Amino acid sequence: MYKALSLVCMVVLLALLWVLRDPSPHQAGLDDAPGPVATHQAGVLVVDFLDGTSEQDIQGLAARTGIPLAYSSSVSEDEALTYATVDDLADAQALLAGEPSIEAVEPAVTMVAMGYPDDPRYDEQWNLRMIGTPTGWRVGAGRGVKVAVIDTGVTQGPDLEGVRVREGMSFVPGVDTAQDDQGHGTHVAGTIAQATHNGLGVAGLAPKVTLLPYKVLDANGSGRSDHIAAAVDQAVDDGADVINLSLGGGHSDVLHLAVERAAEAGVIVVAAAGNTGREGVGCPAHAVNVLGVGSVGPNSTPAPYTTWGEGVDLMGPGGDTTLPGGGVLQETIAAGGGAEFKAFQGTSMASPHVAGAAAVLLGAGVGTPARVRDLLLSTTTDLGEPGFDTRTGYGLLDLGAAVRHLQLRVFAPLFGVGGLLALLMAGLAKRSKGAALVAASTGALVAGGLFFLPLLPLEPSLMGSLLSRGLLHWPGALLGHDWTHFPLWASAALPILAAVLLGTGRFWPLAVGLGAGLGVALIHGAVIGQLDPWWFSDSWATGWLVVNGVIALLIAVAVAGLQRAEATGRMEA
Ligand SMILES: [Ca+2]
Ligand SMILES: [Ca+2]
Repeated sequence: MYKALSLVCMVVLLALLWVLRDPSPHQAGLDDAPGPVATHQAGVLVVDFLDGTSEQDIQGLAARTGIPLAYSSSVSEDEALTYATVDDLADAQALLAGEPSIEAVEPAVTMVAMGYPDDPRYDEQWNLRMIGTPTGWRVGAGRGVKVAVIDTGVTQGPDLEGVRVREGMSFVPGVDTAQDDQGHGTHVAGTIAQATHNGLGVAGLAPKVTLLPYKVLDANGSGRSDHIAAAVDQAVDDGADVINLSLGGGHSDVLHLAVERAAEAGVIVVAAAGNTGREGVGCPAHAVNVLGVGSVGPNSTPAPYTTWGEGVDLMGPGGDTTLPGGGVLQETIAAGGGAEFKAFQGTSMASPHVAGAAAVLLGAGVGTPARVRDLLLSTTTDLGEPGFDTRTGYGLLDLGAAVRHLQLRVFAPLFGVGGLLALLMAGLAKRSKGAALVAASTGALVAGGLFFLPLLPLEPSLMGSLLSRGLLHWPGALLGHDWTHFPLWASAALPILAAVLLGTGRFWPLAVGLGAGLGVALIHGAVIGQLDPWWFSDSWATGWLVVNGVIALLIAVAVAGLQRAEATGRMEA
């Protein structure tokens, strides 16, 4: 019986994987904006007559012009609101022009329910759509990830309200706070975490992160290398997960050492490649363990100003203001005080896209910084010469592709293996088909979650981001990404508890599913280094995960065995 069930599960899983296979990056990345409505075409024309215009007058006009006017609805007679289906909207509109009894005439406009995000100027943010940001929002937008912005400071304008921004620190002599007095840092922070879906202004990549602002550049936008190095060290001490450095120029051993130390400490360091338009990437982007980011314009080709050469790891949308609407639009401080939305260009604008994407992936359960880095670089859209090249690195950042990879190559196989293993174990119990199916579904969901949810065009929600990942990653979704590595959660504690409470009752399939699913996820986490439990060094962490994974699996088998013994006993009795 359960051979047939296994087969059915396999077929369903394979079919799902086929349906949800990686689409080409271009399909998912660039949403073409609708063009202007051409009116020399057939369509519905809406004609609003002055209130009180009689049906006779309306039909008289219809007869004269040959436009078949009819009331828009059964209650439209009072308002004298009519419509007509015509062969040429422009011609019909011209025929009715100047008619004294008409208040308004226009082609019918198709309106849709307001989607996500509702920020009114999101339409202008080609840069976010280009890298598949909407998919990123569905996996949680970086909840609990700390992103350091080492820049001119950050001032919280209306469109950063509600975003977690720490007080930060200034390293500029004579400046006490990390407030922005230049505008650059606030714009960069906006790309990372602008308040999103708040009905105001623009959106950001990872609005659930916590921003840590460090002011190292003065009101003129320049600063000293030792101050910047000190800020990098401070960000590491403050627990930053990601550091964005939209600055550079020349070489500094002191800064080089600081960024290498940060990377070694497990922080993802991202830096702008520079805006010289020539070869020769400086510090800190040049450092080996720093992600150096070049810039593309809205046409996905390298911007004319972007610096290239060794040190460019990938490209991000930094804008090209020579093209209409080609800049990167975010909120920043206004010259006369207050805030305004400005379109900037530069590798400074490209870098925070990579920092924000890294935060989203960390928050989505990718786990360790090393894996986030690999994922970012392996899911880019290739540009220029095939493969890695020194002009564009690995190519253009594609957060959408990275999320698809995570869901389809990590969570989907876990879903399948967790489900199958639970099914096989439940089969040992020789109980009902229903019980085996419950165990299989539980195992699949515990191990991989509803992995396909972020690939569907759904509105982002906490529930969605929670359900789209395996149980091990729930604390990350709820409490912030640090909690993914809470050792008691990443252990056999829960399966043991479930076995004790449910193992002998009628909910035993849940205990089997939980043990099998969590066991698979723990061992998988150990093998690929996705989990990094607190308190343990690397090798002990692996040991902890494997031992607990094996215990969880054994518990599932034991529960099934108990059930079988009980069933056999009952039969003999
Ligand atoms: Ca907004
Ligand atoms: Ca290339």
